[in-house]
Parts: sequence; C-alpha cells; structure tokens
Amino acid sequence: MLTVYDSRQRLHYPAQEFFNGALEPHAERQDRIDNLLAALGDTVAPRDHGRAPIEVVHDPAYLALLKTAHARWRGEGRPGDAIGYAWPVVRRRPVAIERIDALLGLHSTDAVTPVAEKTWEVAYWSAQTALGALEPLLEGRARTSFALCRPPGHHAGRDYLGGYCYLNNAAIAAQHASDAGHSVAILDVDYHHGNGTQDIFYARGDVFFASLHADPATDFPYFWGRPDESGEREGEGATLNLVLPRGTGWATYRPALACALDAIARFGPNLLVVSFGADTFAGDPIAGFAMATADYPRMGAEIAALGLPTLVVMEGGYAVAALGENVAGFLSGFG
Ligand code: OKP
Ligand code: ZN
Repeated sequence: MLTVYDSRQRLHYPAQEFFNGALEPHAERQDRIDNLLAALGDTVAPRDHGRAPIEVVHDPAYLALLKTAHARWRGEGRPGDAIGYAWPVVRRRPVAIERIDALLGLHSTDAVTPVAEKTWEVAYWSAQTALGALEPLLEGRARTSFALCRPPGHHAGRDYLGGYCYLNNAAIAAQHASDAGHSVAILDVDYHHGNGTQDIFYARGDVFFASLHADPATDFPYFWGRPDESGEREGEGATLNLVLPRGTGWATYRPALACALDAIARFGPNLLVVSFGADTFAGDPIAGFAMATADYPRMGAEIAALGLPTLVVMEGGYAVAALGENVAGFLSGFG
C-alpha cells in the first residue's frame, strides 16, 4: 500500500485540552505518528499542491486566522496555545469581530482544539498529504493509497476548527477529485461523526457522504450526526448517518457498514474517500466501541469489495500502542 506522509506533520503539539472539566494532556499526541510509521514502513512525501485546493474548501478569513492566531495570541501576552473560550450564542446577530479571543470563538466549535505555534504548517502538510495520496489514484497509477494525516480533519468545517481538526483533509481531497471530474463518495468510519465533512457537502448532491459513528446523544460532537440529517436542497438524500450504541463490536458494526456500502454503491461513484479512525478500537482511551485488532482487516476487506479506487485518510485513534497494528490491519484488507 502506498503511504504518503510529510515529516512536518510531527511538529504540532497542542499541550492540553479540556477533558472532563479540566485541562489534561492532549489526546492527539505526536507519538501517534511514530507508532504508525513503525507499523507501515516506507512512506512517500507529498508534493506541494499549494493553497488553491485548500481555498476551494475553506473560507479565506478562517485560513488567515488559522495562520496568525498563535502569534496574535502570544502578541497579547498570553502564555500557551491559542484556544477559544467565548462563543457567539446561537442566533446572535453578526457583529464586527477584531479581538483574537473573540475570533477564536467565531471560528471554532469547542475548547479541545488549541492553535499551537506550528499548527498552520502542520495542518497544511496534513492536507498536502491527502492531496499527495490522491494523486496516483487520479493518474490511474494505484487503486488504493493511504494518507497518513495528522492532525485529523473531519470535524473541521468551511470556516471553523474543532475536534482536534483544523483543515478538512478528506473534504479537500474529495473536492479535488470532484474538480478533476470524478464522482466521489466519502465513507467516514471514525468513532466520531464527521460533522465538518457533512457540513461542507450538506447541500450538494454530487458528493455522497456516509458516516458510521457513536450516538451524538452520548458522544462528541453532540450537535451533529443524528440519523434524520440527510442533506438539504440538491444534497437531500446525499448524506447518510448511521448511529451505533456504545459497546458496539464487529457483530453490530458489520450490518451497519453493509448498509452504508449499499447506499454508496447505489450512488454509483467512481472514487471513494475513506475517513478512517482507529478510535473504534476497544482500547481507545476517549471512545466507547469494542472493535478488536482482528476486526480491522475485515472492515477493510468489506470496503474494498466495493471495487472502487480508494483513498484512505487517517482521522482519529488514540490507543497509541495499538494504532499502527490496527491501521496496518485495515489497509491489509484492501489486498
Ligand atoms: C477527534 B476525532 C470525550 C471528549 C471528546 C473530543 C474528541 C475529538 C475526536 N469525553 N473530545 O474524531 O478522532
Ligand atoms: Zn474520532
């Protein structure tokens, strides 16, 4: 399996996140990368596709903030990472916002996603990694490829960060493939709902989005991912949310996955983007499913049976010691 990775993705280290009411060490750790690299072997660095494919998906004011937030935060004399703590109340009228504290609230969904010194650079190269892994699929040089993205992307929307995500790597790659003339479906099998990806394509009928995830009634991101969210306007019917209870293992997961794969097959894409999170693993420290290491090759094989050129994009997975083995297992399912 072709694995694309840029070593600059290791530079990002948000120190802390709010977890159970206190600032705790951040779960999206640098050593996730080390464990993945040890299990996956050789990688190829992406070429630089530049900002253009990122700017198709993300808002310019948001990108400008992401790039400057940490320096502005420090410029105001604040220690540590830039992190929002005040958000515009739902339905608050639009007002001119200048203050960095307020801008962070305007362009974020939560206080678990700090902007650290290198966040822009690292998120940029994570997005380039997704584009770099897509390239051989577009050129017909490979059937499957793996984008070893870090930080993850599926909670980031057009103009907001959240859920450890800054740029939506899967959406950027899907959009780029769509712009190259492909009919694209996105399958999100991270433990958490891919709210950012859903939001980006919600009103579009040309990109299909299906997600299997923990019930947002009990799990992050709480405000998105319910089964009645099915798209809007031209996008009506092009979003599919399948909600699973805590404790879900392969026996419960498999039929739901089959349902998502059927829906994707009916949509009839010619390219698949998989947002893959290994946080469905039983040992994950922040999640509640019960998937075993031996289940990941099965999951990969079921998805591979669609027979589509497939870009696998790394999302979550926080049981660091088992991460590489679980991801390598999933990729092995593609043969
Ligand atoms: C990012 B990705 C649980 C708090 C959850 C945020 C989780 C972000 C997950 N008590 N905190 O989808 O893996
Ligand atoms: Zn996740």
